[in-house]
Amino acid sequence: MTKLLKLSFLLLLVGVLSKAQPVPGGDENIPNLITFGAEAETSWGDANFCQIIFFTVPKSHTAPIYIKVYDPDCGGENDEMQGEWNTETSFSIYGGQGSCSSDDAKKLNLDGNYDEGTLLASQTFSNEPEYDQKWYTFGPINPSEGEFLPEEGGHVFKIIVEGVAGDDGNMYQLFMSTKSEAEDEVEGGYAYYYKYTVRLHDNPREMSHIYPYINDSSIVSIKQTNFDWDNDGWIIVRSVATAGQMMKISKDNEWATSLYNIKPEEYNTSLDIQMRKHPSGSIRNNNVVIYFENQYGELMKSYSVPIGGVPKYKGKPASEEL
Ligand SMILES: [Ca+2]
Ligand SMILES: [Ca+2]
Ligand SMILES: [Ca+2]
Ligand SMILES: [Ca+2]
Repeated sequence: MTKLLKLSFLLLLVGVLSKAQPVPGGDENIPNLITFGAEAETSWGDANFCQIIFFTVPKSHTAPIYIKVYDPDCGGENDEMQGEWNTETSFSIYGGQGSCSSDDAKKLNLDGNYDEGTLLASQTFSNEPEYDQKWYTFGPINPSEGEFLPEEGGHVFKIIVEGVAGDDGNMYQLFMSTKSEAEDEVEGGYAYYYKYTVRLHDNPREMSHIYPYINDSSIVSIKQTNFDWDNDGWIIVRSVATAGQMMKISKDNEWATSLYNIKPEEYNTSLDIQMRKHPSGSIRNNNVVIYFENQYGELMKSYSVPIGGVPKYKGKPASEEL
């Protein structure tokens, strides 16, 4: 990126002040993240039983932060039982050199040294009523323990969630907070990720979204890949320049990919990847995986809050588009 582009990107980030820290984010309208135990069938919707999320603390924020996990246990409410509850899920927080910038942390999870960096805290949960529908809090954490990345405007932490044993699905949410006992957002903080494994809504009237950011004018196309979509409705890309274009969706326990050509107007904007349920509402408990790569095969960042806001289509209605 040129200096000017970097500056405009950071200015756009400054606009991300509210609702920036819940993951999934408010604009994403995704009910929960999900990670299955390592002995699960992939046909239940998780391809590799690991999820990695990054949280950025802006340089201006120097007070301690807390990383909170909602419903970290796998049991009781909010989770997907297979047989009996027997799943263990670890939540680990990394900072320091290489934790977020190393190539392996940006690749598909569990390749190479994806856990590079300094392990700051880790906790493993099983079926624990004490944490059912409750928050678990990591911290206080000094922001300077994160990896300083100038291009992100601050210190970045890596959260690795792994299903270490069992076969149930653990659903949870993450939150970066200024307080231990409450969910109070870090002003200017935000989360991003390279791959999402999530539970979709059951209600077909609910639409979920993911917001990859087109940060570089060398990006000419993106490839989306999704897993175990169970033919549930449609994935549609919408942007400042596209009223709506369908992306291919996968069947049960299968992968699907499709390409989208980037238009010049889309540089330095977010894409709105809309996930629309099949209107019959017959597909319930649908867990899915989705990620995006540029034409060089590099994974692209999506932000829990769309950088620059939810993109609004600026062109004329086109009859061939949705
Ligand atoms: Ca089980
Ligand atoms: Ca639970
Ligand atoms: Ca849970
Ligand atoms: Ca599925």
